[in-house]
Amino acid sequence: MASPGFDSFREVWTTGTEPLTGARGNLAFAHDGEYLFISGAIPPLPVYRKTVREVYEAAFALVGELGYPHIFRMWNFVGDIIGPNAEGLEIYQDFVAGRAEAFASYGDGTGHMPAATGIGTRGEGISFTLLACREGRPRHVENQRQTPAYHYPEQYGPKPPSFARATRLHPAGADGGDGALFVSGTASILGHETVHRGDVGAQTDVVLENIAELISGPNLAAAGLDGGHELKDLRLVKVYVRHEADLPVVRERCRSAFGPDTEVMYMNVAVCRDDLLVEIEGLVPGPEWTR
Ligand code: 3EB
Repeated sequence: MASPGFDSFREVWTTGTEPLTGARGNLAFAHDGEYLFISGAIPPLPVYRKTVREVYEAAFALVGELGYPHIFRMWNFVGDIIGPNAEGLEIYQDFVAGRAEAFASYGDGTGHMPAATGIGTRGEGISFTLLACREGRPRHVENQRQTPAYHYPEQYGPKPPSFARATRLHPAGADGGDGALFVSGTASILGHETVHRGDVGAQTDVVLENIAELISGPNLAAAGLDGGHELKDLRLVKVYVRHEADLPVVRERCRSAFGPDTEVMYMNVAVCRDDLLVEIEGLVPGPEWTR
C-alpha cells in the first residue's frame, strides 16, 4: 500500500508462548492457547460472492474447531475495490454480500460482528486476517453518529457490511475489566451518508470527530462499557489515503489530533466508496499493554 512519501512496514503480532501453526485450503493460522490469528487469500475472480462465502465460512468453522470462538478484529483487503465485477456490481459490494452470507453461519447475528477494516489494496484478489480468542470476551460498540453498518440501506448494495464500529476485548482473567479497544476503519460517514465529497481536509476532520465520539465515555456507556478515551490515547493508527497528493493535508490534521505517543502509518489505497478519500483505524491499548 506504499507510494513515495507514504510508509512501508511489516506488522508482527507477538505472543508469550511458541504458537502452533498450520494451513488449510486458502487459510493459514497460528494460535497460542488464548489467541488465534487466521489469514486467508482469494485469487482474482470474475464474481467473488460464492468464494468469499465459502472461505469466510471455512475461517469461522476453524475458529470453532480450534476452540477460539470469539472473533474480535478483522481486516479485509479488496483488490480493485470500487471496480466492477463481471456482472457490473462493485467488487466491494460483491465481497460484502458473500461475507454477510458467511456471517449468518457465525454466532447468532449482528451481536457477533467484530471491529473490522474494509479497504482497497495494491494486490489482486481479496485477502483478510482475523484475531479471535478463547477465554477473553469481546464487546462490540456502535457509534451514535453513524448508522450501524449492518443496517445500511439497500442503496449501497444487495447486503449490508458485517462489522461493528469498535470492539473492546476483555482479556481472560481480567474479571471483565478493561482491555484493548479496537477501532474499526472509520470514514467520513454520518448516518449512512458520505459527507464532504471532494474535500479531503473536511473528510479527515469528520473521521477524527467520528473516532473521538466512538471512544468517548458517553458512547462507550451507551454500549454498556466503562471508561472513556481521547484521540491522543490511540496507538498503532493506520491512515488510508486515496490520492497521493492529499497526503500533506491528511498528515497535518492527524498530527494535530493525535498525541506524541501515537504511531501513525500512512498508506495509499482506494477506499470502498468512490467518494471517500480517507479511512482511519487504530486501537486504545488495555492495561496489559507492554509495548
Ligand atoms: C464505512 O464505515 C466505511 O466492510 O469491513 C469501514 C470499516 C468500512 C470496515 C468493512 C468498511 C468495512 O462503511 C468502510
